[in-house]
Amino acid sequence: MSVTSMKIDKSSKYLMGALLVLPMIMLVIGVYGGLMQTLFRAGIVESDPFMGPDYYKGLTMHGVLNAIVFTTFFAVAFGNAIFPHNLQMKLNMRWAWTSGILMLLGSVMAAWMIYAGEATVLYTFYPPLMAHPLFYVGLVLLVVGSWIAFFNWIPMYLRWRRRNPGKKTPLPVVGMMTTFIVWLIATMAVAVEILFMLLPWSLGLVDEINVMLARTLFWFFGHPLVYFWLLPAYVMFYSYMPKLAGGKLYSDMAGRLVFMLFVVFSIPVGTHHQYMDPAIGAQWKLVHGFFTFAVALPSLITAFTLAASLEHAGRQRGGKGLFGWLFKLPYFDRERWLFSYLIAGLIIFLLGGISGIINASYQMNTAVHNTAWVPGHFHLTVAGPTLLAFLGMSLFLISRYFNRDIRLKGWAVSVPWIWTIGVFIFSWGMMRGGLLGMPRRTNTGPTYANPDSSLFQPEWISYIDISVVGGVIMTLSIVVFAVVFFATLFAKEKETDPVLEFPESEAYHNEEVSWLRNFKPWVIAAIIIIILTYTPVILDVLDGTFTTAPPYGPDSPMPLR
Ligand code: HAS
Repeated sequence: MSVTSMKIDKSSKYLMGALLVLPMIMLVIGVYGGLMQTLFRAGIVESDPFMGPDYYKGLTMHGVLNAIVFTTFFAVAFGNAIFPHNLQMKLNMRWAWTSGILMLLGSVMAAWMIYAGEATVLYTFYPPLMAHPLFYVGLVLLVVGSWIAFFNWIPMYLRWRRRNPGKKTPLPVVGMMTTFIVWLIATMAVAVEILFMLLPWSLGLVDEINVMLARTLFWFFGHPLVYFWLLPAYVMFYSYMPKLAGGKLYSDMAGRLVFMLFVVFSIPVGTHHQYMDPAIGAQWKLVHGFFTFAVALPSLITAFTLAASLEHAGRQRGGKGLFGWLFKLPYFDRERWLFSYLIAGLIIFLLGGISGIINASYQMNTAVHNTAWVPGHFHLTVAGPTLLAFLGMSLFLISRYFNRDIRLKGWAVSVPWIWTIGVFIFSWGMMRGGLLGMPRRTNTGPTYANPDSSLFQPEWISYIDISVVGGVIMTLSIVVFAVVFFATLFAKEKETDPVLEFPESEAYHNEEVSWLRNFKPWVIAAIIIIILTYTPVILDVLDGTFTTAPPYGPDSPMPLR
């Protein structure tokens, strides 16, 4: 891998500012919403000073802003940095701005509808809960904006390959191409769901909706969505972490193989979210279960490759013996502050990944599905490696594009560790409670956590309280991060010209593998497997004998019309 640097012009600087700063503000609002969820569930508050007493309104805001808006903006911003930097080509700024503006417009529309109480449908927007049409239009604009960003990078990638025959595509570019290939295929299903089902229904053009079909299309999108969140973090783990640790990437081939495996296996797994749903045959659920274990494979390869890379780095730094290298890594080094975000995320992911394997196992899923275990799992994944890598890289990019030194480096290093403590405590409370049957997406405050209620469940109380403690610590971490981020953004500009240079790792084993050079066979394999695994599922759903549903709101058991 070659180390390159890129001069930053004014238009790219302001685009990066828009793509990183506004979503950062939305993230902070979303995190506040998350804190409120824990307080609601414990019965500590009965109303949110900003969002009112509606628990589900706050939960929708939390999920949409943190899991959908922040992540999509970050992935586009990161791609807008990686492609011109690694390919040494200019980004078409007209299209880049068009994409950013559409995403912004869409996010504001969706957030506004949630705030107005017109879209209390949670981040999965399952019918028969119905939102205002502008919420769905907002989501469409966000997705179309991200597609435009990707379509802006594809010609750069193709041109680079034509000009550099026989050369390996830089690994970060392979990673970001993978991220957006998965995203493009996945979002097609949700586009069908929104454009042909939810929007006409919400506009009143049709009266009823096929709930099972909508859920199935959603989960066609919903599981690859989690890899859309994870893969930019994998780009950082493979491309930057070994160098930050003081070593090399153990195997370049492993990185490339992992990305290609994600292209093939990210999508044909969606019904593992629907194991408990009717209408889909158990045999197809089994097939999707099988592919779910297949998609864990690239993460297992990642675990071993990164562990080997870290061991190499630790030994370079003087680590001796079987485990001595572990203690030589720069966990708290202010000058390598980005390392702390990446390693803390990986440590969290050890437990997040294992809990995913538990979810994927059909029998165990019957015990954990729809319990608080599931948010426990996903805070160890999307709010673990993904969030920490995205926060660290947002700070890195803002300092480079705005030509500032990182301020409060000691505080910056503390953020991922405070978060790690908080998220472990939070997820422990949620998962243990979940194993005792504590439900997810339920305001336990007035009911199960209330000694005066006939529904009171005393055995859940300590776990609800533990998750409050975790939630408060997580919020503290984000407050510290926000201080560092904005202190850096508003610091004095450096005298030198702004340049972008990533801490790119060299490979310890730089294998030449021709079958990992081209996406085409992997995309074709993905499409064939998708057709084979999803056709019978969709046919089952369409054959179902259950009736379609009218729209409902969150406040009444009566249909809206
Ligand atoms: Fe998941 C539900 C299965 C990964 C996110 N998942 C969710 C939901 C979310 C989510 C948001 O099968 C809830 C959706 C909803 O609202 O209903 N998940 C899996 C499996 C994996 C997995 C098998 N999930 C993720 C990732 C996410 C994410 C990644 C976000 C980024 N998940 C499920 C299932 C459900 C589910 C069911 C449905 C549950 C239900 O019933 O509702 C796998 O991809 C995980 C593989 C990962 C590993 C870990 C590898 C470890 C690594 C770390 C190495 C560490 C090192 C550091 C080297 C096998 C790479 C060493 C340390 C030193 C100090 C040196």
